[in-house]
Amino acid sequence: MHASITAAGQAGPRLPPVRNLRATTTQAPVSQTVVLEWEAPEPGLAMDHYVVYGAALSDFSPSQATLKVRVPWTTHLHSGLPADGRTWHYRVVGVDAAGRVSRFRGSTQVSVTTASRGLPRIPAGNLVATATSAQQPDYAAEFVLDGDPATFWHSQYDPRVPMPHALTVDMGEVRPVTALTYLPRQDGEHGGTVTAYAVALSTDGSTFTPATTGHWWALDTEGTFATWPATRARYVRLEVLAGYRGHASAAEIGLFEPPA
Ligand SMILES: [Ca+2]
Repeated sequence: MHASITAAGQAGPRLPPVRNLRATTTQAPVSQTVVLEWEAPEPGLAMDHYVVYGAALSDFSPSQATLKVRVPWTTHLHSGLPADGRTWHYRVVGVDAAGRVSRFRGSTQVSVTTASRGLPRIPAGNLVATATSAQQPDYAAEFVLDGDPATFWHSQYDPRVPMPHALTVDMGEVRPVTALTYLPRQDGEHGGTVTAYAVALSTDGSTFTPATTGHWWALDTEGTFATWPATRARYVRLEVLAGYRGHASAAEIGLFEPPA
């Protein structure tokens, strides 16, 4: 049954929306968990499972990109979210034993903002981003700092510029920096989502010292992060060693200081 239900948009009989959807967060210095709870569309109605949808954009639709999980119970812990002060939006639909799906439209949408407690965020207003390659003008580097998850930087694809690519953020002054958050593009596509990266730091913009390396998931839409021992620097360079379909992209980049 599960395989036949790919999204809540399928035709067929409809149940009323799930009831009393609510969201809370648990807080940790780097990673946070959103706790979602809800109730069946009708008291006592036997349900087969629920489908949890979530997005960084408030105006979102049920799709594979926004589908977070299918669960047979009425709670979900959405864990591993970066503690970057971002607001997440959720809806839940239910599917009963007969395959009837509860309505998405008209259902309650809850929003919850993660805290950035423990790691002070460096104000984006002080930051300037440049990239070794950008598809101008729609996907310029500056879009990683505009606070809008709907806009993003994308390496030049017309004509295509081959990997590797790098995005450098100038903080305007030498200061301690210890973490970076990365929000992938939020338009349902994954081209350029970073899968292998290195972070390098510099005080002068010419000599860079490696800080950390790692891997992220190609189909991630939730955002992730990288941390390293606190270091004084002015320039933080995200080196994209591999990206989905051989491109590089990012919707938002955040930088964080060590705790005071
Ligand atoms: Ca953006």
